[in-house]
Amino acid sequence: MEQEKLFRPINSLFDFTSLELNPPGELIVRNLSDMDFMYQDQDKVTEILQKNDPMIYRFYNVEIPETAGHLQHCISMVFPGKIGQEYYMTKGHFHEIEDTAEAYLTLRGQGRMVMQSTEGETDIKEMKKGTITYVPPRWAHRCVNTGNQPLVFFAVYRGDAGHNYGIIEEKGMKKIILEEEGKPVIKDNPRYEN
Ligand code: M6P
Ligand code: ZN
Repeated sequence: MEQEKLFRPINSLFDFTSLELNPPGELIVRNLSDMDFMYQDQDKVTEILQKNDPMIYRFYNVEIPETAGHLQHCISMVFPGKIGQEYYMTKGHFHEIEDTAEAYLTLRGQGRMVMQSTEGETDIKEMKKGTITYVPPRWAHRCVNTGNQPLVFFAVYRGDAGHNYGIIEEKGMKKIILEEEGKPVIKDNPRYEN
């Protein structure tokens, strides 16, 4: 069998001051308009979007072949802020290949990883500098910034895992994280339909 062309090692450097990765790889930015339907307070979304379109998060994907033997990895940051009472967060996704996991090392900031299994169970873990969060196969995952500085984390997953947003774009996740009296609280998503 013909051998795949040898892939050369890569070093990337994250700058904790500028919050940039060098080389940047593929930079993906998500503004509120990319995920407006995911927040609960649709009136608030409309009000904000009439004035501007805030950046909610961005991530730097190191460019790696999307094949099983490789490990995709990226640096992501969710900016601080809220839409009404709901904290800024990532869209969240299952993996296209459901049986693939992901590990997250938080580098900076405060947050929660909201996970939901294909069977509908929820698990929520704290994210803060130094936490290593393991997302097992068949758990959707979303990161929520509950602090007042960027939530920055490194994530690594199987090269061909892929992203499946479909179910979350249609239904959202069962649990949402809101701010009440200055603190994050877990609530049932009123818009989630079984
Ligand atoms: C993490 C990883 C990426 C993911 C990114 C943004 O860095 O899990 O694979 O793309 O967060 O999250 P989402 O794709 O849900 O918008
Ligand atoms: Zn993932």
